[in-house]
Order: sequence, then structure tokens, then C-alpha cells
Amino acid sequence: MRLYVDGALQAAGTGPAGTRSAPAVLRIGGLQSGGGFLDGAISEVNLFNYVLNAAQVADLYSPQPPPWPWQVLDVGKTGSDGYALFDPKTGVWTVGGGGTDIGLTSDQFQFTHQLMPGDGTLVARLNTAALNSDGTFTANAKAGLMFRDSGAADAPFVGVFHSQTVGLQMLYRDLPGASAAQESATVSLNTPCWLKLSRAGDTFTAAYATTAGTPAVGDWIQIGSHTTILTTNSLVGMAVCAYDNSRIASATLTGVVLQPASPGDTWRLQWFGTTANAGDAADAADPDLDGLSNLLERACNLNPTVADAEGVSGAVRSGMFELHYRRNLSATDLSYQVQWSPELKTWSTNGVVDSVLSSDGATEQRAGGVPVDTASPIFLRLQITPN
Ligand SMILES: [Ca+2]
Ligand SMILES: [Ca+2]
Repeated sequence: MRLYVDGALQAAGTGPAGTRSAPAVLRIGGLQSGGGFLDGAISEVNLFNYVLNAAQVADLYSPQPPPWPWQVLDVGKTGSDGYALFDPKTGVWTVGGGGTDIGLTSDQFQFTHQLMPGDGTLVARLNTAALNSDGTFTANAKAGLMFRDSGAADAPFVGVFHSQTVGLQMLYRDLPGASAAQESATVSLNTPCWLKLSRAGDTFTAAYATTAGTPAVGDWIQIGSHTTILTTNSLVGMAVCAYDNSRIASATLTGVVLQPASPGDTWRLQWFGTTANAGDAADAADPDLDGLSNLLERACNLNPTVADAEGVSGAVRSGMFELHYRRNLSATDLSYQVQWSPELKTWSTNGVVDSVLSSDGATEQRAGGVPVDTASPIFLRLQITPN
């Protein structure tokens, strides 16, 4: 006999030789005599008519705690500890939570979440609703997606939730300790369904889709949009509430994808109120007619709505011929490279030294160049390219 815990062999021993007769009654979690019961819960009991090897046992233990940076958190005073398991083979999340509700002035539920600096979108397919361990469900038990200001029970949040008695609802709490409320109309729909929750600045949008596979852009149907102020570093994740604090309800989800907004999306939203790379907000557009495309305005952290002096200038300093330029520290999707040429045809990076002159935390003033005697004549340029 071999004993495995969490897929790893813990002990092994040899029992009596010869054939054994099966007992008339097989007891799990207690002695054959009917006593000595385990003080705990047992689930997913499997019987095999052959001996499993170590690899097969390890396979059985494939659901694992959430991979980093996902965190398990019981918000509020839940009656029992919630949990989250992730099976990397199937991509199935199982999230279990207690709690009486997500609503009124404070919440109790399991929040499997991560930190979301800035904007982004969380998508998941809710395969099964929040069910009790015996397969029943409690009216208003919830499973869904949430952006939340913090792990505090009365924290502001915006979320989209499914319950078997109601359907899909977009709920929010605007201020700490304020009463939660519903945004837009309830959608009468049961699982399975796809849910999507997006943040763009202070605007949160919830949508659903009923496709079997990953929804295309046109498959999403908006539930509602709500404007509220959450901290820039909010929490985002999957929320499950039993609606009965003496129970744990669990839901299963697949296709869970958290997509941060790109630096370009965030920048367009800041200046033009849209993430769409089109019209005045397009990378190639120059709506302030200063000769700098929006992409260059973003690269140099300039104002794309007001004509700027150019963000790049030449200088001779300590025997070096340099380009002085501004680097937007939020533009993590862009690469900056100073190059030199003797005749404006071939460009080289050989011998280029690039360093920070100063930084205010948002923009670096940088200098990149080569010794003045590298060539004569000599030209410098700054190349900005997507990573
Ligand atoms: Ca411009
Ligand atoms: Ca400008």
C-alpha cells in the first residue's frame, strides 16, 4: 500500500499476502465497524480496478492552487474559508466561497483576484453557477467578475454576477460603506455564459456572450456601463458568494483571461476619451498640427492637443555629439534608439552612449550620442519602434 498526499508519496508498506475478500460494506472516512469517523469532509472518491503508478497519481492531483499572481481572499466575515483551484491541463477554475451576499453596505464572499494597475479587461466563461457541495443552490448565490477598490468588506466595487434565480446583474458600490446598487437591467440568462468586465479610467463596462467557444468582438452584448472612482491599483478577479454563511458554494470557470490595457490604449483614453486607434486619436494623426504624430507625442510625453516645440534637440557636451530627447516612462511598448550617420544614408548604433539626464517619474530627459570625432560630417537621429 502506498499513501500519497498532494500527489507526492508519503509512506509505503506491505500488507498481508494472499487474496482478500471484499467486505459487504465499504466505508469511506470511518472504521469498517462503523466508528472512528473522520472529522472532516471527503469528496471526489475514485475506485480503480488496477494499481495506479506514481505518474497516474500525480495526474489525479492536477488541480492546483491559483498560479501567481492570483490570490485567494475571503472578503468580509465568511463562515468558512473559501478556496480556488486551477487545473492547468483543462484550464478549469473552481472557486468556492461562503458569505451572505455581495450587496447592501458590505460584502462577504471569496475573491480570487490580482492587482490591476490601471485599465484592463477580465473575461471568463462561467461554466457552472455557484452550487452547494450537495449540488443544490441557494437563491441569489452569486458567481461573477469584479473590480474592487480593496479587500475591505465595505469597499467600493463594480461587478457582473450570475445567480440562478435572477440571471445576470451589473452591481456597484460607489463609496466605502455605501449601499450597493444595480446598474442597468437584469439579463435573464443561465450558465454556461461568457462574462466580460472592462475598466477604462473611471468607466466600467459589463458584457456577456452565449457562444460555446471564445466570443468574437461582435458576439459580446453589453449589460451596462457604470462610472465610479476606484483606486488606480484596484483588485480584479472572480467572485463567488454562497448567499448562506453556513455553506460554501463553488462555481467553475474557464477561459479566464486578464488583459491589461496597452499603454497606447491608456494614452488615447487620457487625451481623446477613446481607446480606438482611429480619427484624431490615431497613431499617425496630428490634430494639433505641430508636425508631431500622436505616436511621437506619446513617445516624448507631449500634449497631442497643443502645438509643442519638438521633443528632440541636438547638443555638444563633454566631447560628445548628442541628441537630447524625452522618454515617456509609461510607453513601455516602445523602444528608443539613437543612431548616427556620416551621410544620411547608412545609420549605425556603433559606439552610441545613451544615458538619463533627469527624471520626474513620468518622463526621462535622456542624451544619446557618439564622440564628436566619430565622423565628419555626422548626423544623429532617434528611432522609435514598437517592441
Ligand atoms: Ca501633434
Ligand atoms: Ca503636441
